[in-house]
Amino acid sequence: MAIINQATKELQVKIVYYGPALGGKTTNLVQVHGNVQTAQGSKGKLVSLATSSDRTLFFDFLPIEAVAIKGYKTKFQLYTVPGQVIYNTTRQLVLRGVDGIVFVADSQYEKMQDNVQSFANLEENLRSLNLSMVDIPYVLQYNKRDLPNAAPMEYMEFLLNNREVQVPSFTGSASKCEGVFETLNMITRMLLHKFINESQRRAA
Ligand SMILES: Nc1nc2c(ncn2[C@@H]2O[C@H](COP(=O)(O)OP(=O)(O)O)[C@@H](O)[C@H]2O)c(=O)[nH]1
Ligand SMILES: [Mg+2]
Repeated sequence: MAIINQATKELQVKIVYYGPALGGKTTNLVQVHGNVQTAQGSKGKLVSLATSSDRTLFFDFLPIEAVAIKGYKTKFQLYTVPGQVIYNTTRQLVLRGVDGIVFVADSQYEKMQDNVQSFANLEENLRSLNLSMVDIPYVLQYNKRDLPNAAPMEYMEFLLNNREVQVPSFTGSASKCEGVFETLNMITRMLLHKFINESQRRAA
């Protein structure tokens, strides 16, 4: 779980945006960077390591600072992974130390197999880190809802959110900043709850 520095009262939380190539992970971070309220917290620079064609090569990284819990300065570190199938070693590296995950699915019908494959790849990579989707809070974002070939929500829920305990899911059009902050707010809230619960349990 998150890195806590009791001396400086700092909480560091790592959130990874995962999903198939071209689903909109980088766009989510670009929108957060462009629209986050600087009055409430400070944001750092968005660092992108991209190829010339704008594809994420290693990761995108955006630090956001906020006072989310009384007395604790909280640093959220947002990362994306490259979605292309061949970059799996990179995805495994970026997942190290992950606290929470946003799975960005592409709503276009023809991308359903990519979505399912990417989700399975996420589970497999977590397993290789001795983690599982049961321990790591995550939310789903069904992105690109603005496109005419978007599959029905129910179908995507059936494919990606069909477990005993369903996780929160959101529709999005990241390129119009729709659903971006709803998604981010939910995962940060889930992580802060987890942090508070764990520290209460430790104190009890
Ligand atoms: N129509 C539409 N295009 C989007 C949306 N989100 C992202 N895109 C576009 O999809 C392409 C891939 O997005 P990107 O964020 O680079 O995907 P990534 O590979 O997951 O990081 C870019 O051309 C984006 O502008 C969306 O909600 N609707
Ligand atoms: Mg990207």
